[in-house]
Amino acid sequence: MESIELYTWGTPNGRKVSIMLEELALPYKVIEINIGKGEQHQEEFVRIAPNNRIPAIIDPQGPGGQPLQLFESGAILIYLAEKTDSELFPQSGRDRVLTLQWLMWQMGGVGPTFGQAHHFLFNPKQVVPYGQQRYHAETLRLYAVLDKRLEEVDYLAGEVYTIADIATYPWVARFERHQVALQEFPNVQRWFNAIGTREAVKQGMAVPFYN
Ligand SMILES: N[C@@H](CCC(=O)N[C@@H](CS)C(=O)NCC(=O)O)C(=O)O
Repeated sequence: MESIELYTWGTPNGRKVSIMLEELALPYKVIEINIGKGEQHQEEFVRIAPNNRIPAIIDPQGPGGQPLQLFESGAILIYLAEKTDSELFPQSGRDRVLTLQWLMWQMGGVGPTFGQAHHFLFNPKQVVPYGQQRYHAETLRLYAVLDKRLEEVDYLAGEVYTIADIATYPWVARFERHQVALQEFPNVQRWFNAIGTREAVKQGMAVPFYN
């Protein structure tokens, strides 16, 4: 099987995809896009990812055997699961719908909010108290939602580990940057520790380097 090209950097959205590729044991080649140096705006990358953001993939053996370029981490997770018939995106029933629900929650809530919390709280270029308070409060609200869900079930979709967990884990791994004390959310902490023991997660979190 030809390797999938993964365009990525050492950030939560990039790591969702490297964890997924590791979980599926698919061969892949990493192409680093240094977003600190603005490489996401280079013409060659924008032809692959017109939204100027990592991650993106090129699958030489996409649908119909034709190459496929894909951006948006949630879409990439769904695509890779369906390509391989993986139960990481359950194929029917309640687990499938709940996986989608929590994946959308991550994509629409956790990612954008934690990202803004990092912007305002972690080595900010300018201290903006209103922005700090707004995004920190919203981050804490999302942690409370996550903690309540994980009080009821082992994983976001229920009893099975899915792409919803894969999408959320690398963001929670940045808990220090968004100034959250993980011990205040014991169910999140238990889930976080359990997922962190998976070999694929350890490997995926170190792509393209560990930070
Ligand atoms: N919704 C997009 C968000 C991607 C995103 O924001 N990626 C960040 C890194 S985590 C990025 O490329 N940032 C570059 C920039 O802000 O210019 C996805 O999930 O793929």
